[in-house]
Amino acid sequence: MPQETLTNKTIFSGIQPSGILHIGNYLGAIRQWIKLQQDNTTIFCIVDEHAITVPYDPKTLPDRVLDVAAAYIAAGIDPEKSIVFVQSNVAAHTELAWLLSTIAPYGQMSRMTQFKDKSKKLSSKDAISLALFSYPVLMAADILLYGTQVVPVGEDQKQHIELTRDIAEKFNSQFGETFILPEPYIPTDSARIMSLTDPAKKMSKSDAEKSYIALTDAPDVIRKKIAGAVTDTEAIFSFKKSGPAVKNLLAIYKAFSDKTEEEIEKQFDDATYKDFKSALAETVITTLEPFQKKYNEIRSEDTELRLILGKGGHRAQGIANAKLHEVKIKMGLV
Ligand code: ATP
Ligand code: LTN
Repeated sequence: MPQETLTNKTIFSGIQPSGILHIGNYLGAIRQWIKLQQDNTTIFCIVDEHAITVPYDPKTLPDRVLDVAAAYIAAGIDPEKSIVFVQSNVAAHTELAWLLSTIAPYGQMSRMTQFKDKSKKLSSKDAISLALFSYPVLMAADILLYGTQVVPVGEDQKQHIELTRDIAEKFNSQFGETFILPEPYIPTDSARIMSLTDPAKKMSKSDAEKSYIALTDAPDVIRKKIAGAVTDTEAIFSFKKSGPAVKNLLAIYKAFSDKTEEEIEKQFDDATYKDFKSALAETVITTLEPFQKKYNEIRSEDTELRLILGKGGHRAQGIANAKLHEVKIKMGLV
């Protein structure tokens, strides 16, 4: 779906509390959510049950969940307008995932690229959990429980949304019309911000720290990470002709500066990598400053955050349980 203005749609998206959110999560997903929240019904989830499909630390997970919740709100998600909640607080997600797994096509599931990428990082076949394999079915359940029409995500999630549509279509034809088929909503720019240390890989919060810029990184850390970002052999600043590393840095500069490509190319016509990188670092630092201030305020109010998530969970349960009941009747389970 192109970047058109949407109104009166039901919108659902989620992020895993698997680490500190980075600028890729912001530019690829959260920035769109904030715009969409004005004229649509919006539901934003913290998908903790997805985060436990790979090795994780149960002691720090509760804090990571609150970090993501604070980041949503600091970035501009208004919990009065949008439902903000934690996936594991609504049991219907895992129950529907099981029911949908009975019709999920094994062949198509085996072709999921995120599963292949994440499995490669694990030490052996037995370190790969069954849950990592069935992860996309839980994501389908997240989306389908709420009558979602549009799912704003980064490019990497497109394949999972196609699978969700296929599962919904199969369910509807086998058991009768039940689910709406969701559409992905992917930004035209910055749908895939690449790693600072390897421009062939997407920026990811579960990779090494120097490969991503966290939304909470201090100014000096941002300067250091950008100064250390890999570049290409020739210092050309062109959205078409630069190599992949510089194209990625230019895309980040464009997204944060709101300048046009022509303006940026002109600005850095004769620049060195050092000039460009320091301008990029200062732009990122200035843009993140108000977010960081708000984030620190909200994150220190643990009680208030928990209250927001409790209310959101309650609202989500109402919608999700009704849909689950309908599904169980159609499947002959009640
Ligand atoms: P992990 O490394 O744990 O897989 P992640 O950094 O890939 O995490 P997710 O929680 O999987 O982040 O993704 C949250 C949202 O951010 C999704 O909509 C995803 O498409 C988007 N996203 C993630 N990485 C990028 C990126 N590099 N560029 C643009 N969007 C991204
Ligand atoms: N799989 C997604 C996170 C996710 C999600 C969702 C996104 C889980 N459930 C529902 C949109 C809608 C990811 O890895 N980024």
